[in-house]
Amino acid sequence: MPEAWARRAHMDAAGYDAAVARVEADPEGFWRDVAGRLDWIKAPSQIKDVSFDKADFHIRWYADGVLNVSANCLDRHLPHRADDVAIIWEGDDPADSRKITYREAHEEVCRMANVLKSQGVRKGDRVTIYMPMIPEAAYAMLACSRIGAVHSVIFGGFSPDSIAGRIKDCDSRFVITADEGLRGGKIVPLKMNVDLALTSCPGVEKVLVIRRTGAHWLEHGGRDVAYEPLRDAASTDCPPEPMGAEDPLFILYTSGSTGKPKGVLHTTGGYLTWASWTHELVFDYRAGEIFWCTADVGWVTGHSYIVYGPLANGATTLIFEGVPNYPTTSRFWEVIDKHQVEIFYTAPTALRALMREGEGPVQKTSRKSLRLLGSVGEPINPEAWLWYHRVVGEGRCPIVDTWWQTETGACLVSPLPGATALKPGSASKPLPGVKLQLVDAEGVVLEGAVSGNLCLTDSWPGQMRTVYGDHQRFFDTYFSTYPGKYFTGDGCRRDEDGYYWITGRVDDVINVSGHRLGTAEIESALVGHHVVAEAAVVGFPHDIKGQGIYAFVTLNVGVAATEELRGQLVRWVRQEIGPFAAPDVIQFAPGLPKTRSGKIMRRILRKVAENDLTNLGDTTTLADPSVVDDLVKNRAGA
Ligand code: 6R9
Repeated sequence: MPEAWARRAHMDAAGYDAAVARVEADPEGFWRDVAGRLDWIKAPSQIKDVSFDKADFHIRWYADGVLNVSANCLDRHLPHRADDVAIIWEGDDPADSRKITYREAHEEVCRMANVLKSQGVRKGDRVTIYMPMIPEAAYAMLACSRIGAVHSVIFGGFSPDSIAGRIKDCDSRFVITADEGLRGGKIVPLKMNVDLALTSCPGVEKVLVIRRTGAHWLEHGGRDVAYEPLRDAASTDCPPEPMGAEDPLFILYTSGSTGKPKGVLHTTGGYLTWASWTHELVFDYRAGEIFWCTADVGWVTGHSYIVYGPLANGATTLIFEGVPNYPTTSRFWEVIDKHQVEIFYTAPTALRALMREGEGPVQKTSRKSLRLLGSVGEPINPEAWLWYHRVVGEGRCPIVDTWWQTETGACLVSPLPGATALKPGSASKPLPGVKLQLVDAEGVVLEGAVSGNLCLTDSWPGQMRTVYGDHQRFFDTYFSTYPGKYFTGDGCRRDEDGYYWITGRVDDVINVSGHRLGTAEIESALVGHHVVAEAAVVGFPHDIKGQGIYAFVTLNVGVAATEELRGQLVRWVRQEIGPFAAPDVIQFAPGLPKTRSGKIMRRILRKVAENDLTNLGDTTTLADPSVVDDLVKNRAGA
C-alpha cells in the first residue's frame, strides 16, 4: 500500500482496528456517531433494536429519528456548495453531455416532486420508475423521497411482463418513464414496454412520460401525462416531508432461488447512513472529487453509488447513458479523461470484455485523473484484477473489490484504501461493525482458514427490513437456514490472514454479467411456452459474463427438437424476462435426472453444463439413471 494512501485516508490500519474495537465496546455510541453524518430533523435517541430470532424477529435502526433523504442529498449542500456540480451527465452520443449544479438539481427535484403531488402521489404511495440513464432518473428517485413516496426502480432492460409483475406486486398506481432510451446507438422502447405492461395493470392511474428522444408516443387519455409542460409550470419550492427513520424509502426487486422476484424493502435512516458512510470510507471520498459508478440506476449499485451515497456526501456523480464499447472500446477511458474522473467503479464483466480488446484502446487515453478503482457485482478473477491495476490504473490506483447485495443496501466487505493491503481477487475484510461468520451445511461455525457459507451474525444500519408484502418470506429466505443468522446465499473462503474470498452463490441464483438471475425465473419462463414440458436451468463458467445460462428443455410429446425451435425459445425468454436473461445454450433432453421423489438433481446438470463429465457423482438414487447417458451424449457444445 503506497505511503501516501496511509497518510491521507479517512481510515488507516490503526483507525480500522480502533473502529472494530470501539463497535465491540460501545455499539450504541459507535452507530450513533456514524448516523451523525446525516442531517436529522430529530436526532435518533434509539439506535439499534434488532433480533434475528424467530420468536421476536425485528430489525430497527434509529427508530425515533426523523429526516428527509432528498434534503440530505441536496438542500444541506446549498449553503456552501450550491454552484458545485452535483451531476455530470454523459450521453450515449459522446457529443451529448451536461453538468448540473446542486442548485439546479435541487430545483429540478422540487419541480418534479410538485408535479408528482399534482398528479395525486401521496406519502407512502409506491411509484414505479422505468427510465433510461438520464438525470431525470435521479430526480425521480429524489422527488419520491422528498414527498415520502416509495420508489420501485425497474431496470430498463426488463420486459413488459417483468414490469407488470413488479407493478402489481407492490400495487403501484404511478409510473414514471421516458419516450425512449438510447444505449449503444440503439433505441429502447420504454414507453411502448410500459404500454404493453399496463394492459394487465388496471390499477395504474398515471404515467408520467419524460422526453428523451422526442419520439412520438401513443397517448392513453387521462392516464398518460407529458412531463415537460408540467415541469415548466411547477414551483421550484417543495418543502421536504419529515420522515421517520424506519419509513420505507424504496423497493427494489431482486431474484432469489424461487420463481418470483422479491421486493427488497429499504428504509430511510439506516439505508442513507450506510450508503453515505460506505461511500466515504470505501472510496476514501473527499469533497470536490468526481465519482463515476458505471452501474444502471435500475440495480442497487446505481441506487447507492450513483444517487444516494455520492449526493449525500456532496460529491460530483457521473451518470452515463451509454455502454463500454460504443462508439469504440475506448469509451470508458475517454469519459474518464473528458470529465477528469478520480474514482471509477465498475463490474468485472465489463473489464473482461474490454481486456479482450487488448491494451491499445486503454493506452490511447491518459487516465491521469484516476486515483482509485472499484469492482462490484461478482468475484473478480485475479487476471482481470491485475489488468485493471496495471493497465487501467497504471499501477498507481488501489482497487477496492466491494462485496455486497441488494439486501445489504451498500458495501459490507471491502478493502479500505490506506488501511488494507490488497490481494487480487479478495474482497478482503468486513467494514467495522460487520460481523461475518462461515458455517458448514449443518450450520456448524467454522474457524480459521476454511471455506463455508457466508453469514452475518448481527445487523448493520443498511440491512433490508422486509420483503414487500411478505414478511414471512423475508424471515424464511434469510434467517431460517441458520437460525439466529442472516444467510447471504454466497459461498466464501477465509485465508490464513483472515481475508475473505467470495466464491459465488451456493443457491439457485446465477450471476450473468453481474446481473443476478434466479434459475427458477428462467425455468418458469421456458415452461410458459406451449411446446415445453419441463425445463431446468443452471449456470456454467463463461469467459466474459462470469456465468452463462444453460437450459435443459424437455419438449411435449410429438414436438420436433429443431434449431429453429431453439432460436424461438431463446427469443421467448428475452421477451418474457429481458434480453440479459436469454439462455446461451439450450439442450433438448427427453428426460431430466430426478430423484425417486421427483426432485431434479441439479448437481448432475451443472456437471454436464460445465463439461465435467468424469465426476458425475452418485447417480444410483435417480429414478431413471439412463437419462444421464442421454444428457452426456447429446451435450450441447457450450
Ligand atoms: C451489489 C450487487 C449480489 C450478489 C452477491 C454475490 C455477488 C457482488 C461481489 C460479489 C464476489 C464481489 N457479488 N459483489 N461476489 N465479489 N465483490 O451486486 O448486488 O445484484 O444483489 O448481487 O452478487 O454473489 O450475493 P446484487
